Amino acid sequence: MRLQIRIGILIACVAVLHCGPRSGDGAGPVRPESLKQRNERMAWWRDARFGLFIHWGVYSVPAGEYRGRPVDGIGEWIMNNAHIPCAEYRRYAKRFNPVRYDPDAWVRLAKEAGMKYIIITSKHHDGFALFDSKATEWDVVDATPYGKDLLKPLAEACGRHGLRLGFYHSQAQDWNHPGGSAIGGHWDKAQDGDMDAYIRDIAVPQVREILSNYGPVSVIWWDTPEGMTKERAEAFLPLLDLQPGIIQNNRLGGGYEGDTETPEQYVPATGFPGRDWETCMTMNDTWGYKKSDQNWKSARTLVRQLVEAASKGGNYLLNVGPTSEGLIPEPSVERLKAIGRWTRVNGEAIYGTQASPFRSLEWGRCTQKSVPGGTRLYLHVFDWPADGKLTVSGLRNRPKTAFLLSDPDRSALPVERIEDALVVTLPSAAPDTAASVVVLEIQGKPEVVETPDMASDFTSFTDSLDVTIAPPGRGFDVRYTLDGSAPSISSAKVKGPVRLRETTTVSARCFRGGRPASGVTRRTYEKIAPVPAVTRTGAAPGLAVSLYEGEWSVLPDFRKLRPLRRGTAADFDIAGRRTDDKFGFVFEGFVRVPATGLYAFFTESDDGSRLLIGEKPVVVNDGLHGMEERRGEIALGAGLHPIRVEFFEKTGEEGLVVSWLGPGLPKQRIPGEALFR
Ligand code: H79
Repeated sequence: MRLQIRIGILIACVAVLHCGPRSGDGAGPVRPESLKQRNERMAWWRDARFGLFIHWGVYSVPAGEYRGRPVDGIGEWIMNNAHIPCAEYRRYAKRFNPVRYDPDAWVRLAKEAGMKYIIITSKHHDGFALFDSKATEWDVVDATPYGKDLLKPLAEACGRHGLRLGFYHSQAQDWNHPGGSAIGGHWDKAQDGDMDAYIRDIAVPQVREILSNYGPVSVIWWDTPEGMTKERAEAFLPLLDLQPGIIQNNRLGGGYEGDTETPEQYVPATGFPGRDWETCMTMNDTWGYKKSDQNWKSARTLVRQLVEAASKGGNYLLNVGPTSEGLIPEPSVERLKAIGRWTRVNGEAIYGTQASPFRSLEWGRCTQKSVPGGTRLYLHVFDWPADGKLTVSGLRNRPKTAFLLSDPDRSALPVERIEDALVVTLPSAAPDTAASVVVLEIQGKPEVVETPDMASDFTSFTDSLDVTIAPPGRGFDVRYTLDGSAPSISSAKVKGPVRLRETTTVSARCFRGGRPASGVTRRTYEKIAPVPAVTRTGAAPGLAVSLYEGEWSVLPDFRKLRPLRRGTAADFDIAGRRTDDKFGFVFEGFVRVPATGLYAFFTESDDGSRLLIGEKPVVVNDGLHGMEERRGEIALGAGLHPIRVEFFEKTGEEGLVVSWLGPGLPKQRIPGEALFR
């Protein structure tokens, strides 16, 4: 994994810390702007909620294969992942001939799916421009048999069909122009050069072109912030004046936070409170076309991701990777059409909505909209209740009406108050297996009492466990039961941590004025038998360590490989052991557990790692990634336990930290004193 990713994470963290209205200094706006102006500028985007991402370029020719062999990783990275020399990569352009490109059909398909905007790669990290660039010959007009600008007809089609258009433009990486490989890797002399010169001579002129020659451009989607200094970023900012009202994401770098957060390939747990955000997501595992990748998400998963993003106040930018002929792969077309069947019925519950007023709902998600005198809650039911009763817990408002969005007559569904909850009676069959939307209109703004918080260090235990239960706010009593039943006014009141000694289901609920005020938080904590310690006489301090060489993207089966070297190590520290790429370590020995109880183990590694106690994998932290921590739990008896940590590094930076925590033991690196061989 590479340094730039860490820098990227750092920048992302700084960007999050900087949230709030745009300030006047370098970390904030392009131009000073009032909150009202900002809201006006962002309004269409906030309403849109759903867009199409298009990753298209010369990488669709190799389509994931180089010299007859599949290349690991995402398709648009093939040049970098396989270290294809520039001259050789450029030859793929001779076979980039999208004669079947039908931009009108693409835009109609996006519209049919319910999308409101399209973001297309004007240029990805391979530097290939999909437009007629005067700054280079490495573009569709000069380098391909097709010879025509691809963006212009798409821009026109967007105009005809009323969709907004934006450009993804890789401003900081360009593996086919000198100076563009300063941060993305470097494997060919032709890439030598100065990044500042690259930005001045290629990147800035190209951004000027795409913001000048294609009519209205609503979004500029920078990628990636790594390597971008404040000065480099500032070279682009004046160009934004070419498109008044343009929205830019947070990946320009140089300390500029941009308008939108851009979680890639996930929907963030709680959204980004106070910030606009957009999840970008692939339908399979690649952005650029890769013919071997058939790992498609179901249409139902995609619909639910759209709902999930909207329920947290964010947008969903769903990707397609067209072929070199200019076709959107059929599995993508099918899914877009299926999503369209859903949005045609349920779009009202997505567009122009606000995030859910509920922290969580057992059966699905919620979005909301203000209406005169009240609020429309859109209840997206994922798990249709078997008893036909949809319970919306902790909701204090009076109900006005309820109906199914799929019901053309909008016939009223019965709604009743049962204690803290509004309960909607539903027909027996779910109208849609992806998500069925029940509209519940209430008076006023939603007033929700959340269920109590329940916290403990572990989810299982060996002797006893303390569970802390807290109300979600002031003015509530919290009562609990330990038999799985819903707490009533006669249940025990929470006065301090609840100590468990057996496997127990803890249920807690808020009360106010002698009545239930919230739904129930319910968790089961399991008592488990600790793994007994092993006996081992004459154990020496330290660990056995083996070094392996090889290029992996996931942990190999080291037991089948021959180590290059074997030796001993005082602990799991790899600093100074190896600094190049493509290697792996296996540490083996025993860990002395000071007291019987539940232990959490952690590995933080770059790239993948795994920790086993005995034969049991406790921490699985596999795959290519930057420093990333994973946790696992196990119950252990006091004494020695076999421990094994496997680790590999493919490229760039490496790191491994192995930690634990247990009874009376705060989280810390496993010290050498606890390790034996
Ligand atoms: O355009 C898509 C990606 O190509 C781009 N962003 C989305 C929208 C992107 N550029 N950089 N990154 C994402 C982050 C870097 C990922 C990497 Fe890797 C991990 C680079 C090296 C290791 C992925 C895995 C690419 C090559 C191997």
